Amino acid sequence: MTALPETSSATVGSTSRSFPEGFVWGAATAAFQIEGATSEDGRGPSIWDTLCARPGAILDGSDGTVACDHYHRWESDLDLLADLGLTAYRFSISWPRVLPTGRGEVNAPGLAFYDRLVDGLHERGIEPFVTLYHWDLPQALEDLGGWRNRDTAFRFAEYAALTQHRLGDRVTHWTTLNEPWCSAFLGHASGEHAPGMTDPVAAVRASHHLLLGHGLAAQALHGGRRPAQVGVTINLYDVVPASDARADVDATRRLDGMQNRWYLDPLFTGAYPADVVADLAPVTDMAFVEDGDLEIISTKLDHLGINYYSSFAARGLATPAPVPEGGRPTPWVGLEDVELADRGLPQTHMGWDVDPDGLRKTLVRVARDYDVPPIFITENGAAYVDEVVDGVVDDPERVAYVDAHLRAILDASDEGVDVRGYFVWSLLDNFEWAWGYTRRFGVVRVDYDTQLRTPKSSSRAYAAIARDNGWL
Ligand code: IFM
Repeated sequence: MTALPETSSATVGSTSRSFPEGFVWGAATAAFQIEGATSEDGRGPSIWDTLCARPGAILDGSDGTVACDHYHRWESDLDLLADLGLTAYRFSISWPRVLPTGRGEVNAPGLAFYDRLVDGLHERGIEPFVTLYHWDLPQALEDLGGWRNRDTAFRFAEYAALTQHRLGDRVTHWTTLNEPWCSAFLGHASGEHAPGMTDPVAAVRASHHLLLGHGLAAQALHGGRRPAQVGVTINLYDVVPASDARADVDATRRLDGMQNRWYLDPLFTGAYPADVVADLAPVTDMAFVEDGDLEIISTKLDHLGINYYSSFAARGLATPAPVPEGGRPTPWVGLEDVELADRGLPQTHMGWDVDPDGLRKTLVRVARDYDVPPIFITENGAAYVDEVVDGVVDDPERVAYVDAHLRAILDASDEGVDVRGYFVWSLLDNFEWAWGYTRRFGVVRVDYDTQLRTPKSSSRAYAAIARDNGWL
């Protein structure tokens, strides 16, 4: 491992501020993005293995076969976390590693990997935060209709129960789904994510079954023999109108509806937002919602995970924008006449606007409009182009990004929002889905040729904030 520079060239805030005592400091990853070993020890194929094999689906033509080779390097990766002094690690379990066909016989070596991982975390004094579904549905379940099939929700709850049965003596914090919006709408409407469909009706249907799966799994986890703290992670955005024009204001309502309220309302009020259901009526009815589903979906949670990266400025168009040649349909079903306006904000390598105050606003809004449990920021971070110079990676933009978003959390706390922890995305550079390995989110750089890990200056800056529980 290479020495880090003592300082970074980043400009960050200087005011002394601290987080509440006991604030959880962590880093996050996801199975498919880092593990590799996709056909080792009995793992079954997932929908992401299938999508990666589709020509043109992944920007650099890559796949998850090796990724960060974490399946073999997990011990030294946990050492990285320990070196940073972090006290929590959010990782996901690969469903097809545990249940190669999504149900039935458990794959003992697959589950044993997570057993070792959890033990390894405790040995290092790091609390595991386990996510059960970070997008890698077993392909065998996809073959039966995937999340369009109501049955998948029940299979998910079984998988949750058996995983907790094995790990629940050492894992307290459980997250059912990561960003179900992406699974449903990027997976089935825009087709950017697995299973790569472009069918808006399927997307809405899948979104309901994902939520149903969440509710059933939450109930199963709560009903297990071990005490479980259960939550779900949703990706939220602050949505503002591009102008005061009526079309932009209505576009904002609709985009906020499909992105944020489509999840917050059923989870915390037990109903889908009526205006969004009405907006969707020309596309689909909601016949797939059965009696009692929303009661299950709104099962009381112990924490809410929020992933925040950016905000949107919505512009309403007079006529729907045609899908550009070689482009993708919009993931926001029915919003072909809404576009994201350029506000001239700085952007990350993903092309996402950097807007830390959008995080404050999101947190304040969620706490104001919904009866939510304590919140964890389960992901926040940024992709930037960084490079190794003399064995060192200085990433001042990422340092500034993380610093500003942490300050935004404190601003929200000052307004009364109960935020209990923060997980930087990500511990390692990794497989960024349809972008392959072309986007680097890690606070630790991964050289994909050698698998050498080089902590970036952002890792040190973040570790210092975590150590001091703020800024001294
Ligand atoms: O890499 C992803 C992660 O898997 C889910 N949240 C957003 C990240 C950055 O795109």
